[in-house]
Amino acid sequence: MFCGAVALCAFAVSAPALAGGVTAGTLIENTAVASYDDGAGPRTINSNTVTVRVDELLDVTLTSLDPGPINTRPGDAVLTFELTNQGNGPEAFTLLANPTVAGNDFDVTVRAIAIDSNGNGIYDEGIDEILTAPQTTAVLAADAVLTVFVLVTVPDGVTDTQTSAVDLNAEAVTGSGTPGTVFAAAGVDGGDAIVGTTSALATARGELVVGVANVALAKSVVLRDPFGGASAVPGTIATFTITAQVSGSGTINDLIVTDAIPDGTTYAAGTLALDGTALSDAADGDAGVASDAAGIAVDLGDVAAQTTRTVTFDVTID
Ligand SMILES: [Ca+2]
Ligand SMILES: [Ca+2]
Ligand SMILES: [Ca+2]
Repeated sequence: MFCGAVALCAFAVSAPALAGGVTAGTLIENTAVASYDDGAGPRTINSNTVTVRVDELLDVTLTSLDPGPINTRPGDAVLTFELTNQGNGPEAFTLLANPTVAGNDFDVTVRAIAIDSNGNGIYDEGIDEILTAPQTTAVLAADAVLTVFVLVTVPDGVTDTQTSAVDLNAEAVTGSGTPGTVFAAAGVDGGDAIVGTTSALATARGELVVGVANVALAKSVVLRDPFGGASAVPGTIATFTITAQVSGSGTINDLIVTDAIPDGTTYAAGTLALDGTALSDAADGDAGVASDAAGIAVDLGDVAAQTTRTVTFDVTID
């Protein structure tokens, strides 16, 4: 440290650079030095040392970590947030989730607020800690970042494309208020805790959008009688067409189309087809199985919305 003639030299305790500035409780000491020559040689004198203890700033931020609205359907969903202790001292924060946001098409039920205990960014049931009321985080070091999950349930009866928002609020346990509000002796080492620019309050919004797929099943028949016409007489071949149309958004899982062979008719072996491609009658590697006794079944698996699959088969009128 360079101290020139009649220079001021500051001696500060080193402290990490924080979003909230120098760590609360840090002692900043300052001593002035004067150097001069009185004719008998150079001399140096020090002033008394002034010591200032850094008070604790209370600041917090919250952000949604979801890349966009969570695509959901009735049942459980998880919203993900990040809380940062922007203050310069250790502080805990009380969390409150509000599912009743103006403009919601529907309101979810908040089941719980959880902490990402294993730090993998994903809610793990039975591993990540569920906070009990009042839902308060552990004491977080200055600049510490915490991933928080809001566990919600989407009600039955919601329809495709409906949206809902949930606000998560965080408040410093020591207190909040207008920036500059002082909580005397409530900070580190008995120093004051002072509300920072965030008011020691934060809110972030998570959003959900309903993606519900629906299946519409339609069946039609075309007749070809033995005389080249379209009459239903013994020997007429009836071609049934079943269309499964998936609308909305999202995906339908494990979609299986089945149909019985009507009384008075016989399945025409080898006529089962999916989207115009033949399927074997046997239970084998393809999606279809058919017999006169058991009827037809076609396993379409998972089908995305805005998709139509068409199953056809023939019977002969006995
Ligand atoms: Ca504190
Ligand atoms: Ca986790
Ligand atoms: Ca087959």
